[in-house]
Amino acid sequence: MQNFSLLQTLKSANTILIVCHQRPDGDCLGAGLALYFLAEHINKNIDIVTDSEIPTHYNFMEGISFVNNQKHKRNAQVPSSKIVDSDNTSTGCHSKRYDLCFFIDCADSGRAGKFSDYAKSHLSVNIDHHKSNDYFAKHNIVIPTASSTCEVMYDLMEQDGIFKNASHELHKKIANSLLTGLSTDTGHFMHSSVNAKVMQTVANLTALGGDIHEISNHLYRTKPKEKIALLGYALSNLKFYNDDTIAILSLSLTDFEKFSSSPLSTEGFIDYPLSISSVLVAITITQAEGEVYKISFRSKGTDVSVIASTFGGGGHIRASGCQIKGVYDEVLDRVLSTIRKFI
Ligand SMILES: [Mn+2]
Repeated sequence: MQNFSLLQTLKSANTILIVCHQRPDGDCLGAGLALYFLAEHINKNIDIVTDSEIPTHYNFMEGISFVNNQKHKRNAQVPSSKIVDSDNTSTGCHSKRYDLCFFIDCADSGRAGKFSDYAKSHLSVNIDHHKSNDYFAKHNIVIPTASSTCEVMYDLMEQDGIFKNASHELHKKIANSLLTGLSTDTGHFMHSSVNAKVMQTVANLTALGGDIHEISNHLYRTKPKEKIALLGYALSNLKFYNDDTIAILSLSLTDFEKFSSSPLSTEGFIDYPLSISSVLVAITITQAEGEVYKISFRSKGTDVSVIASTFGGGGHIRASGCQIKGVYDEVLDRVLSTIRKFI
């Protein structure tokens, strides 16, 4: 990180793309928007995208309407000679539209979905904190010990003196964006990743004008009643295995329809089974389409990133995810037989 200057990198480009991962969360949106505000402040042409719908509970975030509202993609004036991939040949990919592409909170380029091609851009920067990160970009700022990509983004900005030199208005916008991701990626400061540095970062961002109380109200006290109805239904069907050490919460597309919800509504559900005293690993299995299921794992210590990677996924020791194809009963059996080897 010492050799990388965020500010100098931004200054070297005219047209910049920020890519947040698919199924965006508070961390990628918060870090992405903070970077957006900085780039905007120094008068860069900048777009911010994610290959997904944005969950409506992030609508409160300042600047959220900029996400997926590409203004500069057709206007980018990039000298074609500058656009080469690692083999020094023309990429022929969409990255021609931008001369600098950031990937935010993406453990691999696949997390960027339809924007993954941009990783081949001559100047791509991967800013992340997943230990499974495969260093897919030209510059890789990956800090696995960081609680969140927002913490990494804070350190990069701090190192460049952004918080000494810019205006209070910019500080406040950046602070609220970064606090959002710090809060969501740490389970509102309850995960094992929370340490003195995290709390010091929160303190610094609060001093810069961030309002953790307002952010917390937006994040945790504004749920639509359909979501709580869906949660009630999901919890009433919770299944336990291995002497109640494993809890599995499952939801199908039919369930989402019945409660006028979508898989996007399930964010945070997994914390409820994990809050049960006997449970060591909590799992959600949600139907994404026909025979495709999205699996999320949370644990109190078991390394669930290993379990997710068995199925081609990844993540952190205590929080990971993957996708499995098959009919529900098969998917459940595969998940259970794998996890029983580790618990
Ligand atoms: Mn993150």
